[in-house]
Order: sequence, then structure tokens, then C-alpha cells
Amino acid sequence: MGIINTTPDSFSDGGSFDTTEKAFQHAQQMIGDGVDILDVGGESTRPGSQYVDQAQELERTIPLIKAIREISDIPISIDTNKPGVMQKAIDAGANIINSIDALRQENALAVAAELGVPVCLMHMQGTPENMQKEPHYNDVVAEVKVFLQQRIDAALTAGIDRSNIIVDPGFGFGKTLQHNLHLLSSLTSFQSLDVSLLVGLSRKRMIGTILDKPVDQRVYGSISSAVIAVMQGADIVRVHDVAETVDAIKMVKALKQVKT
Ligand code: PT1
Repeated sequence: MGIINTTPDSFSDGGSFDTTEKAFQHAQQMIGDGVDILDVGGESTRPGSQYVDQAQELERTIPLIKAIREISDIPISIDTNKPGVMQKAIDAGANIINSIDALRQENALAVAAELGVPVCLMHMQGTPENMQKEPHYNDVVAEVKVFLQQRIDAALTAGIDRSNIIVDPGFGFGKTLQHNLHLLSSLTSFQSLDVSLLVGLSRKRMIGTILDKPVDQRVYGSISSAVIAVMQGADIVRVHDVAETVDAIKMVKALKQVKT
């Protein structure tokens, strides 16, 4: 899964022609590099980031989804928590809902069920604005698993097919480095949830802390993290560096196909 940035740089507004055009070119590059899914989001959810209203989110995502859909059948996920954005994005040609609050907003479960598309349910402690203040768990792996099991149950009850459910432990979302490492080293235990598993580690602070490197020097750390995750059973990895990660994952897949 390749991450398409639609949030504005200092020279333009999100949703402006320039921003959409840049994101579209980025999407084309990723398609050429062999991406399987494009993740399009109009709200930054990095630690400390602030809420974006629906009109702005729509402006940043819908024209881009339509533009990608005109040139390719590549599956597109919409990274949003808002049911209104889910609906309009799927109408515009997106295929998957990526919800970092695990469809906990009013109506989100019902809308997702009605749309009948795959959904990613992610764990987060707190909100993007406050989540890194003082993350606390007694047993991070057990607690994240219990939460995801509850959201799977809620999704099933709402009428979402088990085959359409993906879960994500939410690396960096209300977690210290130790919490993240515990989750990564226990990733195989999430297989008992009996749904697909998505993992997003690319360029995150966790990698920066381990390597003592800024965000633009985390490519090798990110590729290594993707390899670790897929070795431990991740079905989808959410990444910035598609070409590099595609090669790395091909190596893992070859290894996994050896009959023992
Ligand atoms: C993710 C994810 C996401 N991450 C899914 N969607 C982000 N399903 C956005 C840091 O610690 O992991 N899974 N959508 C980006 N959010 C973050 C969080 C970016 C933490 C950076 C950090 O550096």
C-alpha cells in the first residue's frame, strides 16, 4: 500500500490544482513501481496534528481519486474517519476504507457496511493531537488485541463480512518505542483474530529513534521494518518507498513459497 500525500506544502493549499497535480504524479510513479493499493487521505494523523473539516478533506481527496480512476484500475483506499468522506470517496471510485479510529464515529459502521467494501480497523490510544502525551498499557499486545477483537465484533454485527475486515495495531498511535517494539515482535499473535493484517511503520518516529536519523534518512530502516512485518505475517504494508519495498517483499515471498 503506497501512501499518497495530499496535505499542502507551504506554497499551496490542500485541494489546490498544484497539490492535486503533485499527488497525481506521485500516484502514477507508484503504479509504475508496482504498488498494489494506493492510500489517499486528506487529514494528517501524525502525532500532534489537528482536526481537518469534512469540506477540506473532500477537496483534497475526491478530485485525486477521480483522476487516478481515469488512468488506472488500481485499488484505492480512503484514509478517513468521516462517514461522509467514506461515502463520497467510494462513489468517486475508491475501493477500501482505512479508518484509523476503527469506525468509531457515529454512523461509520453502518455506512461502511452499506458500501460493502473492505475496511481497515486500526488501534489508537487517544487522538492524534494528544496520543503521544503519556501512552500507558499494562500489557500492550493483549490490550490492542482485545480492542481489535471488539471492533471486529462490532463490524460483523453491523453486517460487514469477515472477509472484508483488515486490522492494524496502529504503530505510533499512542505508543512508546517499547510499546511499538512489543507489538512488532508479537505480530504473529494477531493471526488468531482470523482477519487480514495491515502494518504501517514507514518513516515513523520509532525508526528515527532507533537509528537516530531524521525522517528523510529512514528508507533502509523502513524497508527493514516492512520485511520484519511481512515475515511475521502482515498481509499489507503501508509504505512511502514503493519500488524498494516491492523488491524486499518479493524476497520474503520467495522464501515463504519454499515447501518444507
Ligand atoms: C497506519 C497509518 C495510517 N499511519 C493505517 N493508516 C498513518 N491503517 C496514517 C510517527 O510515530 O499505521 N495504519 N494512516 C500516519 N500516522 C503516523 C503516526 C505517522 C505516527 C507518523 C507517526 O512518526
